Amino acid sequence: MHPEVFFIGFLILLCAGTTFLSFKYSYLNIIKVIVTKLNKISQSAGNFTTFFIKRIFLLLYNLKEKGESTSETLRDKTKIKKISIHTSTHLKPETEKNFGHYLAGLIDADGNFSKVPQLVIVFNELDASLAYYIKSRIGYGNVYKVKSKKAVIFVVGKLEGIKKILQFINGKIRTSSKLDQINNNLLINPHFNDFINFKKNETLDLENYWLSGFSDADASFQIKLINRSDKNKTEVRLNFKIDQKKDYILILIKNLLGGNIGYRFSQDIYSYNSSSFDSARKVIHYFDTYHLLSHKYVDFLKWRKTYCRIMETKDLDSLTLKSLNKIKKTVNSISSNRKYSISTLNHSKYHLNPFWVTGFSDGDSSFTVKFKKRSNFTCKFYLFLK
Ligand SMILES: [Ca+2]
Repeated sequence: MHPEVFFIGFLILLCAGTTFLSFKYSYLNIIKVIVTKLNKISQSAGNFTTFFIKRIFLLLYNLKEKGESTSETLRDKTKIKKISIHTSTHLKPETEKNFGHYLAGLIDADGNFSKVPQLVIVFNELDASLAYYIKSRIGYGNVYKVKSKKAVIFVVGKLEGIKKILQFINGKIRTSSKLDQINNNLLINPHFNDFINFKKNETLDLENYWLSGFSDADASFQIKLINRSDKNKTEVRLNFKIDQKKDYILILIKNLLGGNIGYRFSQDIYSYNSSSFDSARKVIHYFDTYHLLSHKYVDFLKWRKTYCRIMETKDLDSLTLKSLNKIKKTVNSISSNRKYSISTLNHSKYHLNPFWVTGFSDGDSSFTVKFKKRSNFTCKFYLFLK
């Protein structure tokens, strides 16, 4: 079917659904069906119309997700459950199994196996000591500085070293892309015959170091202070964030920590956000158990401290806000995500490229859908500039 025809069909379907069926069920079910169809369509076609349809789908999907999460403020203190203000001594994963899960998470996020054969893991330049730690645990490889990228890379080229890594991560990696690299670039080589049964971890169990390794590479901790002039108050939000090209890992993480998954059309990226204080508490519980090993551990401690401050503060006075603002500025100021940031899209000054408009809108605009009655709703697009 031609995408445009499908798109019109989709709108009719949506309107029909809200008119004839009970709103509660039709809305959610339609989104569910649409999101499933969307994935199939976007796999078989790749043009702009398909992307546009995908955008509409995900907008509705995100809307549903956002409806489920709540934005909390200090006045909702009953929602902020108590955690211990004390943190345990920082520990590294001792056993081979624990280290294997950590390494698998790190490789899933920022590692690459090539045909040479070679493994390269990229680190933020601030995490050179982590790169050397990985080298010492594996017993092979070298660490190099990449000046132009503010990064260091850990490179293993020796067969014995790669085999040692495969031993560590067998049954522990989770992304299909890394499994494909291992199958296509390594296991076709007779040197790796011992690993012919190499598997990825298909379980839903995240109670191990995997997410800690994955987060050291791809996650960030954010503290947001939002001034709500309409309500004359400041909201504090704690957000644990991971961006990925595919959403299946994020769904797994969401199942463990709560939160929501959004989609950034401009970059074709899925974004996990912990969003609520309840999720933040789960994030804290996870990283209290499975310690981060990169510079993000310090970010986490400040983020955690902010949670405790909010938990203990009776009212958000100017002094507390001032100090929260101070912490906020130092958290995630050196996010490793930025080392991959691509410069803004190249476009003509006078002819607006639709992709640019979408990207711009992602930053500064919002879509709203207001439901008045079961079958009556209005859609609005807002854009604010200073
Ligand atoms: Ca990555």
